[in-house]
Amino acid sequence: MPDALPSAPAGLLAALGAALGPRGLLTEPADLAPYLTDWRGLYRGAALCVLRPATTEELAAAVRLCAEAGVAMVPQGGNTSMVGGATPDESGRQVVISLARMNRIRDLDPVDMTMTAEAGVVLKAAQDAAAAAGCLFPLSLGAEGTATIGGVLSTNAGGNTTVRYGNARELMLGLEAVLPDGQVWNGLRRLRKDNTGYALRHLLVGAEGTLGIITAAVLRLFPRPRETEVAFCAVRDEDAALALFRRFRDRDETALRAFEYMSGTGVDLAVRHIEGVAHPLATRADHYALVDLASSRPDAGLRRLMEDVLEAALEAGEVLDAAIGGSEAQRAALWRIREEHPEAQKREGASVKNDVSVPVSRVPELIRRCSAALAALVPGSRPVPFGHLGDGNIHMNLMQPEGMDPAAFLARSDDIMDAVNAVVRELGGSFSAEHGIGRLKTDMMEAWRGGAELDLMRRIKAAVDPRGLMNPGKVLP
Ligand code: FAD
Ligand code: 2HG
Ligand code: ZN
Repeated sequence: MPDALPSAPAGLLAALGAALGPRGLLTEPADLAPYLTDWRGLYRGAALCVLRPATTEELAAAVRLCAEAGVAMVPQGGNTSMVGGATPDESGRQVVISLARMNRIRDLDPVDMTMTAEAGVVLKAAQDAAAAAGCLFPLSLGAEGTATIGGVLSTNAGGNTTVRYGNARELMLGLEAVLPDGQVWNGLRRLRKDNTGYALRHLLVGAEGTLGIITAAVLRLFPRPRETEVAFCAVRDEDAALALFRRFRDRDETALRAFEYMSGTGVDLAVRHIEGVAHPLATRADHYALVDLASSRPDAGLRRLMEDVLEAALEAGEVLDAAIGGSEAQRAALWRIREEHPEAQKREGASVKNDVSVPVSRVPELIRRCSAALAALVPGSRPVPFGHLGDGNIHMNLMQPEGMDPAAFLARSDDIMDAVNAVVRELGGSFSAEHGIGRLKTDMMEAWRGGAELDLMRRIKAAVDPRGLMNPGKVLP
């Protein structure tokens, strides 16, 4: 943080304090600190203050005051962004707006199968509220104990269940938001069909806080699963992982809730670094798949389905060994091996993350080609590909060589990301699958989305936020 922060425009802090009350305005450096760094530790910003409104009206008043003073605003939910999206810049002239206190579930309707949740509701709390009403809110990701509804919508988060339920966008029917000038837009409709002009709600989803601040959303609920099965499988290679996915999809697409890929290196790191994570198979392998089946039918016969498909894959030599969770606790333990991948890699040292997607059919080639290119680029480095094979999104991460200075390794980040992106481009993929652009990937936008696409994005930004006060420096180069 700079030693001397610029002072706030005259009267702004007093006006914000009057609008939000003492719990809604933080100005002490120690109180600000947690809001100024990101989960990965890539960025360290500064801020005039942190605002913590409790209601949409309070937030709208605060945004109006900031807009009048020409002060830029950085919306923040759970601050789990992987791309520095929620971190203010180093100028000390921006204001962080945390949605954490706007955490009420306003409504849950088991007939309409909808939940209206405020932006600061933690994803896990939304899942729990749905479950308490006998329903399912299916979005699921490793950060679900911290990430918020506003955050997952603003990044259009994917996670583990995209293969079955889609991304956050597909789970949202309506939105309420505060626009950059402080106007409140109430679009909290709970309709499956609503063709009334431009779909403004979809403009805000995935905008990463650059077009306004989401304050609440109508979310779709689903019938709760009555049967679930989870298997952790050692597979022969990347092709075998894809073949196994196809076997399950072909047998009963409606039963497949998640299909995840892990490398031997990734599983080794989870077992080494995370207390309570144990390898469930007798021997180590270089490639693994995690299969999750779920059905709301009480008599779905998922165990039989799981065993039949695994048996056929074992006979074909695709699966080498498998463990099926026999209880809720065992299923959770198998999932934990996968969910702890980000934390385990963080504990191992520096890693460069590549959140990329390709058509599902190209996943084996993506993993093979990128792993070879990265190992050659940084001798001794360790490729750790893992992720959501079922939807084509692989986290093509690279761990630093053991014993190397982390800073020296991170200095190679651009080369590493370029090497992965070159393969991704050839395979018809995307350089940003589910984490978004944030601050990390803005300089890739020109090369990937330049021309008419980026031009249109800039015109939309200029129309909605003409003074560029909403999360500047994020998404658009
Ligand atoms: P933040 O990090 O606070 O913000 C993210 C972005 O949204 C920022 O640009 C911010 O300005 C903006 N924003 C936040 N709230 C609002 C709002 N109310 N209105 C407007 N803009 C807002 N992501 C996945 O997609 N899939 C995964 O599987 C996944 N797993 C993860 C596992 C771990 C361990 C971690 C640390 C992260 C993971 N992520 C994953 C990334 C991250 O959790 C998601 O991007 C998540 O959606 C961010 O939610 P958040 O509330 O923490 O948002
Ligand atoms: C996951 O799928 C997250 O676990 C994080 O998207 C990925 O750590 C990563 O690279
Ligand atoms: Zn992921």
